[in-house]
Amino acid sequence: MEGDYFNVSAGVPSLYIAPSPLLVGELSVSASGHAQQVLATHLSPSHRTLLRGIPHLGVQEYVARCIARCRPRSVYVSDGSAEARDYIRRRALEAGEEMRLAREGHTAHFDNYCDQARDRQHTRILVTPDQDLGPHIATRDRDQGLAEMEGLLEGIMEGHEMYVCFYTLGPAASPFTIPCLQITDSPYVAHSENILYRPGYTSFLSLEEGQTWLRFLHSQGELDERRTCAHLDRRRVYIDPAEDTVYSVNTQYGGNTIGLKKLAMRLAVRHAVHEGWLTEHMLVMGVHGPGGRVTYFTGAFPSMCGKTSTAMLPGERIIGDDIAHLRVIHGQARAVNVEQGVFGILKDLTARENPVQWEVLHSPGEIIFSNVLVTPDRQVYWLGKGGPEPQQGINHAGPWWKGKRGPQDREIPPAHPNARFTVGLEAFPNLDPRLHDPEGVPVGALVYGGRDADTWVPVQQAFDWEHGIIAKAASLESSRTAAVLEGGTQREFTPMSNLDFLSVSVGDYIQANLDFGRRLTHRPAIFAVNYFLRDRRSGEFLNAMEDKQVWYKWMELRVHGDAGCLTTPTGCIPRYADLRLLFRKTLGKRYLRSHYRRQFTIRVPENLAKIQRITAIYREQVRNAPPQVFRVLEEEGERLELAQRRHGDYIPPERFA
Ligand code: SPV
Ligand code: MN
Repeated sequence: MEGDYFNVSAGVPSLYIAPSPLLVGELSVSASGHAQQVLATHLSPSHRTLLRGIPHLGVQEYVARCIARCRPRSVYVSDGSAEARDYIRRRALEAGEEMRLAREGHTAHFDNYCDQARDRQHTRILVTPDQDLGPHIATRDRDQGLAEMEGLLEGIMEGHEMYVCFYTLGPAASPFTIPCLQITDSPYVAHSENILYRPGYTSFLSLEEGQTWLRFLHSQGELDERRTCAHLDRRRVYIDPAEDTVYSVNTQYGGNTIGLKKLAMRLAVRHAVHEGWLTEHMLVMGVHGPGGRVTYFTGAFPSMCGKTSTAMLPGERIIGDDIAHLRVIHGQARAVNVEQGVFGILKDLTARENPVQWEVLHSPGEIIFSNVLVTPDRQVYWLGKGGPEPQQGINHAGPWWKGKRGPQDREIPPAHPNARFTVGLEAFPNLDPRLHDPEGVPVGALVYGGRDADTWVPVQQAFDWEHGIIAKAASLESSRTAAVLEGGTQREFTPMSNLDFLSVSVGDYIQANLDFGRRLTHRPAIFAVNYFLRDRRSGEFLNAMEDKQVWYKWMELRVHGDAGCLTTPTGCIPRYADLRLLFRKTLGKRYLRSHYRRQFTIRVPENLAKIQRITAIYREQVRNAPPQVFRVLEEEGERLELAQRRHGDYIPPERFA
């Protein structure tokens, strides 16, 4: 056997110790004799030393309980060293969970054909009978959920190796640091987390009793001959805020399994709301302004709506593309990326439109491609990559050839639309040097955007914090994408692009956002953007992909009071002359007044209909909506109606000059 781990399958009966009655529950005084016995039997001496070095006894206790319940064949404790990382990378290949590709360091992984996205249906927040999170949040009774989970976990790792890994959310030794323990039997999941998260063993060495730490227990369960999950009917993701624990079983797709990603987010949202900070589905990036200044933006977008491509705008600086924590430090909003890598979407990623990502994905280095097509020469292909479409290869459906048909006799495309790449941020030449700044970066502005064909203009600034949080962030809607399993493209209510990841009621979450602004001595600006606006008649998109950079350049100027605006009923929009100049300077493009007019015409009926939809949701479905929600939306409606009486339904921007 390779590596420093202790194979317990030889000689030691794996069920020599009865599992503790409940998996949950932490011993705060001393790790029990039971726990010590489990660890002594299942861990190599060096791994036991690693665990014993952690003074917080709950950690040892928890690992022991997981071992006793899941009964792995062997246990590997990773301290995040280069040797441990190598070992896990190698195990992913040996176990057949990844395959080597032609380029050095590149591998491919496949999830089950029916396990290609986040599973909303089976992802549940565990609640006690007195907790009502409202109809937008999927919950399950905690006692019942834990009982079901205990049954599912019983012996689930038999024949598998268990990986015990330590990470942090946010930079180490900072006000943002949250230590996290990931236990998984998937070397692919552990490998992904080694790329995506900061190593955390050292943070655990100074973890004190009473300090927050999050834990994730994942098992892919039994695997089929392709090394994908055999029991998707038993796929469950249960979030237990009471114990800061998430259980994820019988699934492999990263969004369901990579603990520090969307699973941690659901635990962190609750901490944030109770402790006065924010956990957001947001990119963090620096935008260059005049005189060499860099202004930092956070941006919330639903999955597959341009978040990564925004964070990667050529010439600007990326800090993160998915999850940000924001805290008030010295009266200022500061943000960190909780990750240090990207789990990015490949569909439609092209050399022309995404030159930075394209270059990284075509260079040697540690990258995992998931659910792409691997061609016979071990290259990867994704939907919308451009170039000739391959005729055969291996994909999420197994061996694939052009014309292959799948369930319901539908033709199987070469790759899945939610195919992804996993890579560390240090591979990117546009990485901002402040990624690991322990105090985060100062936030100049927050941006909110969804997939909206017919309502919002491409960019507008909210009048103030309250207007921004309510009329933009809390009113966000977006068409559904392939990032979730349900399918379809209907318009969904998605406040702050964060609805899928909430573990508190929508009302409490909106209130926490309003309160956050109140504690700031200098409030960031709030903007709404819409990259997906279509022409009312022809249905064509009104923006080219690259145009969004101009919106960021304009927002950067606005943050510093260096550009004027036109005040419309829904917010402040750019003046034509400013955009014409920015289009020329940024993209070398001519920007016609007729184009400006089509993009920035205020569509009164659509905006009024939206306000009605959102007001109805807050009135009928959100039990504890802050009262300001109704006032701010009503005022916006009144402004729109007034403008409608004066100028009609579709009001060209010049009318507001
Ligand atoms: C998203 O869907 O928003 C992602 C990928 O960032 S997942 O991990 O599935 O959430
Ligand atoms: Mn995301």
